[in-house]
Amino acid sequence: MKSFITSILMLLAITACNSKSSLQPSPVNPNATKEAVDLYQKLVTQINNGIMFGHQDDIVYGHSWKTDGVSDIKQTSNDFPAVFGWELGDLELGNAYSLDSVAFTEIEEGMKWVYKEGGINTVSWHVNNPLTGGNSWDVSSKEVVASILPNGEKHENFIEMLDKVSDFFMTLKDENGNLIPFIFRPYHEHTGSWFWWGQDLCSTDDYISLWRFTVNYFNAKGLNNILYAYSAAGNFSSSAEFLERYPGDDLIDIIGVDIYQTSIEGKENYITSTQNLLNILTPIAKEKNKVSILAETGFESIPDSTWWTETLWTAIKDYPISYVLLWRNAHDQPNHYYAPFPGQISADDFVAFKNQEKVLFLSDIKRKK
Ligand code: BMA
Repeated sequence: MKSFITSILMLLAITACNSKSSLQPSPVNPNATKEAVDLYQKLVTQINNGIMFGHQDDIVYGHSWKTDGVSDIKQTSNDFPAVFGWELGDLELGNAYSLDSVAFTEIEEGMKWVYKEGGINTVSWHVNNPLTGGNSWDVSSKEVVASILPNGEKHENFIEMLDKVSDFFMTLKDENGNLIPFIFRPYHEHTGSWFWWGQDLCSTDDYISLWRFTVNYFNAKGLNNILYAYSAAGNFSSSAEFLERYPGDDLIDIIGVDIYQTSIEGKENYITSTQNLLNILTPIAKEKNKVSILAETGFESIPDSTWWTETLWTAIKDYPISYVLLWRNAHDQPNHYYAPFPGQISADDFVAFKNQEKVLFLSDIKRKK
């Protein structure tokens, strides 16, 4: 009898351990909408099928073109990405066009289309500098974050910026009038010092307060359709460094990192650095019950014909990340692109990469639920 009870207790203990280590499919916001819960669940369940492929601004412009609905990825591989990145910079100024010349009405329509098609939307925000009036790369002052927090001299201006963003978020509704769920990834690459919210530009407490103020503000507006992603630049070398400015388990649903390859000779370094970073992220995600992602990556101009199968895939294939997002193909800068287009030297290899069982495009995530 005693051994029977012991066996039962051991079984219970094993079950408890297993369930603790497997991801719980729910966002941290207790008021998350059903649609947000479903999005989170999709991010979690697709990890079992492979890694979803994403591309920034995929359907609003591409290498040397700017027409709604065209896609360099679709033209090259006959499928759309599973994840679509969007950029809000300049929305907070009340402008009609983003800093990358995309009308916010196009972004609204694009995000609605993606959601209807079963894809995933993620939004970045290169927010202008509220203190100096410069852009997000204006690092001339270390007072910016402090100035926009409550009691700061620019707090009211910052509230106006947040209101413009939340007004836009409120337009993102599906055919039934429900808010479309999406991933919001503000204040990114903060472990670097090239944005006004970066490491050397504000204190740890102020960076965390900025995050907490922003999320609480949107929550109070009833924007319970948002999942929040915290993504560092790829310059950290320990979990302590990655978590130094982590805003809190009660705010963050997704953790990620941004890393780029910058030269042909940098191939091995990119592979090992990406693996080292994902080796840090993976246990954190497991312990905290979060989804992990490669939030931004790429090799500008892709001057390597086998980059997709031999570099990117080698770097990420063994990690339980939900998606990898490639940065944008600019329409007005001939060398500023990170995904192929027909005729680009890595286009065939991209198709080979796409055809792998574990690489998931839009049609794959519709098929594999
Ligand atoms: C950067 C570059 C810029 C762009 C910005 C926001 O990485 O691509 O050209 O304006 O992202 O999308």
